Amino acid sequence: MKKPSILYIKPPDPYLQDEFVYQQLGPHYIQSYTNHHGYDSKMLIFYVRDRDSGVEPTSVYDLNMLLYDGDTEEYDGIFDENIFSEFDLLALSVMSPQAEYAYWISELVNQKFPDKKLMIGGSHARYYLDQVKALPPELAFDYIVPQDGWLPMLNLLERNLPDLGRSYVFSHKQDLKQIFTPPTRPTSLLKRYNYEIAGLKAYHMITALGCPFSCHFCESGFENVRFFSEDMIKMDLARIAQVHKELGRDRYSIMFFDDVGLLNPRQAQKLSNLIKQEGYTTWRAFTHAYLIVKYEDRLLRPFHESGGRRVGIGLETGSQKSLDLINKRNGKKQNVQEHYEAVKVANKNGIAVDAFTMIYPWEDLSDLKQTTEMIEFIVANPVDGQDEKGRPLRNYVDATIMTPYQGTKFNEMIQLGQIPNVRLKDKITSDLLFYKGTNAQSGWPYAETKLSREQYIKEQNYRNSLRPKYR
Ligand code: B12
Repeated sequence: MKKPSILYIKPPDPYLQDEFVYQQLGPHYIQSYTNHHGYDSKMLIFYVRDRDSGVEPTSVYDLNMLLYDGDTEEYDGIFDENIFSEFDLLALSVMSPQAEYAYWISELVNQKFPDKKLMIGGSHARYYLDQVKALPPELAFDYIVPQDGWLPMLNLLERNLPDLGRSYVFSHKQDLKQIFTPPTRPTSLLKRYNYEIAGLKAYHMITALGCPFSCHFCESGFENVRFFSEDMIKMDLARIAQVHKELGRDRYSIMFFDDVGLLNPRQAQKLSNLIKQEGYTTWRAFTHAYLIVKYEDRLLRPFHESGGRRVGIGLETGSQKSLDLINKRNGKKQNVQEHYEAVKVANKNGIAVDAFTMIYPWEDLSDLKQTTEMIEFIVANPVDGQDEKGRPLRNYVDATIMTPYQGTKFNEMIQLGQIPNVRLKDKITSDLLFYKGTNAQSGWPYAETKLSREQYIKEQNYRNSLRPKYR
C-alpha cells in the first residue's frame, strides 16, 4: 500500500516587519523525522504579499505561498488551492498569532477537499487546546497535536491516517535524547532569511524545549526543561554551517533561541567548543541577569572567546514592585540592581545586551520612570567591542505592553482580583486575550488599569525610540 504523503504548512508570521527573519522550526523538525521514516512530504510556507502596502490580507487568497520539495523551490507566487489535492495529510504548525490564518486554511480544506486529513500542531494547539477542540465543524481539524509532534505524527501515518472523528487529540511528551533528526534546513529557503549578529548573517537553533523559570506573564512558566542530545546539536550546527558555506559565506553566525542558552560556566564552555568546531565567527544566546552577576567572567569568557557578541536577557522591568510580582525565579528574589550589574559586566566583557522589557497594567508613574531610566542606562552604556563591520557594538532594547494571556498566572491573578487597579473586560473576545492574527498586536483586554492606555503607549514608544539603528 502506498504510504501517505504530507504537506507541512506554515501560516504567515504576522509579528515581524518582514516574514523572512527566522525560520519556523517546528514543522522542519517533524518533517526531518518523517523523511527519515520514508514518508514523502513537501513544505508550504505562506507569507503576506507586499507587506509594505499596509493592506491586511482578509482571506487565504490574499496570501502568497512558497513550495519546497526538499532543497528545491518548486513555486513562489499567489496561493493556488490545487496544491492541497496532491497530499493525503495537511499538517499545520501554528503559533497563536498565526491561528487566524490557520483557520482560513482549515475552512477552505473542509469545504473543498473534505477527503484530506487536517492536522494542527504547535504552541497554539498547546496553550489554546480547549478553543481548538471546540472549533465549529467547518474550521475543525481531524487531529490535534498539542505537545511534541514526532510520535503522534509517525503513529498516525503508520496507521494510514485513521478516521478517529473530528478534533482527535493526540498528546505526547517526547524524550528528546531519542530524537536524532535535526530540522530540515533547505539552503534555498534559508537564503531568504535575513538576520545578523554583530554584522554577520545568522540563523537560529534551539538546544532544549521548556523553561526553568516561572514568569507569571508567560504561558510556558514551569514547563520542564528537556535538552536535545549533544549529537543532535552538533548535527544541526554542522548543517547550518554548511548552508552558510553553500551561500558563499566564510564568516557566519548562529543564535541559540531557547531559554537556557548560557546557564552555567560548564554549559557555556560546552556550547562554545561546539561553536568553534563548526567554524562560527559570532554567536548570540539568551541568559539571565542573576547568572551573569553570579558567574561573571566564568560564564562570559568562554562565550566571548568563541565569538559570543550578544546576549538576550528578559530584564522585564526596572521596577522592583513589578519584578517581584513577575516571580521569575519561583520565589527566589531577583533585584533590579542585578539588571544594571549584569549589563555592566556583559558590556565590560565585550558583549552587547538585547534587553526585553514590558509595561504592566498596575504600573504608576514611578514604576514607569524606573524602567525608562533603566532603559536609558542600557542604551547609553558603552560596549567594549566592535562588530564584524567595525562598528561599535550597541545594546538594544525592546518594550511591549504585557497582556495576561490565557494559561498565565497573571491571567488567574487578575481574574481573582488579586492585583489592585487591574480588571479585565467582562466579555473577552478572541482578539483581546488572544494574539491577534493579522497585525500581531494584542487587543486591550483591560477594563481598568492604573494609568491610561495612552500613557502606557506613549512610554512604550519613547522606550523603543531609544533603540540603536543596528545591532
Ligand atoms: C524562536 C521563537 C520565536 C521567534 C521565531 C518564530 C518562528 N518563526 O519560529 C520570534 C522572535 C519571531 C518569535 C516571535 C513571537 N513569539 Co515566539 N518563540 C520562539 C521560541 C523561543 C522557539 C520556537 C521554536 O523554534 N521551538 C522549537 C520547536 C521544535 O518547538 P515547537 O514549534 O513548539 O514544535 C514542537 C511542537 O509544538 C510540535 N509541533 C510544532 N509544529 C508542528 C506541526 C505538526 C504538524 C505537528 C504534528 C507538531 C508540531 O512538535 C514540535 C516538537 O515537539 C518559542 C518557545 C519555545 N521554546 O518553543 C517561542 C514561542 C513559540 N513564541 C511565543 C510568542 C508568544 C511569540 C510572540 C507572540 C511574542 C510577542 N509577544 O510578540 C511573537 C509572535 C510570532 C508570530 N508567529 O507571529 C509563544 C507562543 C505561545 C502561543 N500561544 O502560541 C512561545 C511558545 C513562547 C512562550 N511561551 O510565550 N518567537
